[in-house]
Amino acid sequence: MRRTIPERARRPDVKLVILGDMNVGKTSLLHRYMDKKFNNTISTVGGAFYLKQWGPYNISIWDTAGREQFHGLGSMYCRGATAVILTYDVTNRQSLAELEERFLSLTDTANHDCIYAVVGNKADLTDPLADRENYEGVCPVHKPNYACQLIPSGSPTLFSPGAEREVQKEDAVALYQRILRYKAVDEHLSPPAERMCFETSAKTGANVDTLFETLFDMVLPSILRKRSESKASSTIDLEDYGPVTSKQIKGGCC
Ligand SMILES: Nc1nc2c(ncn2[C@@H]2O[C@H](COP(=O)(O)OP(=O)(O)OP(=O)(O)O)[C@@H](O)[C@H]2O)c(=O)[nH]1
Ligand SMILES: [Mg+2]
Repeated sequence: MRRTIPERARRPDVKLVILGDMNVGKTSLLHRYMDKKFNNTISTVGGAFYLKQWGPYNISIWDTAGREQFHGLGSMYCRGATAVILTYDVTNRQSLAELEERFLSLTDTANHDCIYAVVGNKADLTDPLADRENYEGVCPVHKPNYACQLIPSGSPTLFSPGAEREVQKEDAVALYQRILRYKAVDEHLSPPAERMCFETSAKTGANVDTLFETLFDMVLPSILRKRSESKASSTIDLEDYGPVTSKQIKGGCC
């Protein structure tokens, strides 16, 4: 006799977690991806959960709070995670350091084959061509209303970024390589650092879809493996087990 336990509708197949210091833009990245908007945010309390349908699969995405007072919850959110996005702010060097000092150990509860992405957000602040919304004039070196921030100094061909970049892409790549060492993962068997380090802007949307969708594609093998394992384990052959004895019900050591 075979009994198959029915699957619950919209049950997440895998879990993706976004970690990083407060104010780096974790919630904004998720809003940008899920709602295609850059909304005003308030600092996250605890965590928040989103469900994304990706083809026939359901991916749960957990937004976490970067504030120190919620730090203890981080490893709980990471439990069983298939992908973790470690987020920093490209204009804040300390936010990159915090990933290693404070957040990396929280991922000890993630799956052993968890995928890691290192994401530098707020790239628009360092890119003079990115801040389209804030520029209201006409740039003499570009088309009207092109995204430029001119220095109002009588030098009309100069334009400047909104903030100074404090983290270079190579710093993120170096962190990714240290993460692989911390996880004792063979670098040659892992996705290359160049593929797993992103710079994004939740404000303009730059690279945001690419980030999430690259990860979704990368977790597909885990989903397929998990589905086939759960199919095998949800099919119980009662005849294989025979009648249940009182000893089996009670368990115990003697
Ligand atoms: N310029 C710019 N500002 C951003 C970007 N992403 C987020 N912000 C701003 O940064 C601030 C913090 O954004 P949140 O998304 O709330 O940051 P968080 O990482 O979720 O912060 P916690 O929930 O406290 O951990 C807000 O004022 C956002 O508007 C971005 O890509 N560019
Ligand atoms: Mg938040």
